Amino acid sequence: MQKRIAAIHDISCFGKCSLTVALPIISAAGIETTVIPTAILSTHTGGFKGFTFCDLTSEILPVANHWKSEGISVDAVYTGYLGSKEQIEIVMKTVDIIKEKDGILIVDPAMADNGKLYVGFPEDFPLEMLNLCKMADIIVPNITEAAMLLGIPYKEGPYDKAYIEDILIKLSEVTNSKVVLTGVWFEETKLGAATYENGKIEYCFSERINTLYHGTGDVFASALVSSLLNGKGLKDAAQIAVDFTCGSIKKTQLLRPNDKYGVCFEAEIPNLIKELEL
Ligand code: PXL
Repeated sequence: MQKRIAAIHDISCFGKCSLTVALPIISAAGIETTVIPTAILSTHTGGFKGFTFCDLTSEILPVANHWKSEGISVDAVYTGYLGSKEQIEIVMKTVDIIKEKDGILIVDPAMADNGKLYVGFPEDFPLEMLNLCKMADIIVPNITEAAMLLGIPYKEGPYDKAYIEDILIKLSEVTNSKVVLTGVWFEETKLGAATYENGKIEYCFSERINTLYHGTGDVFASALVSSLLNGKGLKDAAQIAVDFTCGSIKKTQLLRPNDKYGVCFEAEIPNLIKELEL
């Protein structure tokens, strides 16, 4: 049976991230990808001025309830950028309506990066996001988001193992979920993710490219979800996602030095398919 997922994110019409990244990547990995758009923006909020924002909060539960009335349910739910605290609460209800009993919830608490909340979020936004993380089977924060969820100071890399491992253990205790922490690096040349499940910490690295590209968190989480739903274990899925993200950044570097336009993940999709043995 083909697996079916619901991706619940915004549509940023320009600047590859959220649904314009999740939909192509997860579909290419052979998973039926249904969507619940949470908002439509002209661009993402990271560096563009004057973007439009059409809130779709009032559509979310009606979509879920219609699916229910049609007997439609999903094997997994993958949430990302959510536009308001109210929307998080509604998404929690939505998960209960559409997800199969033994389905999984993967939450990317997409709300912050480089020590700062994204434009427009109130300071207490992480507290509400923590409630959604508590429902999740797997959470996929970057280090800024992890620090905010825990209410501990954000540090810049290179990191020491004690800081990373403390975050993993505390987050898993607080949320009772498995953790994939992104943006981990201990030395100049390597960057990747750390995973934590059943009391075990593992690391997955690739080359560290010291420039900022927007949307890499969504590219990573979408590849992770694709790998998990194709039967990979957490560590293998994280390694595949690290390699896919790094490969996408390298392809982008050939075209653009660094920017807010997102990464060229499209050209890297054949490598993802190969890794997934599809
Ligand atoms: O990539 C995360 C993201 C998703 N959606 C919107 C964003 C961002 C990050 O800034 O602004 C609208």
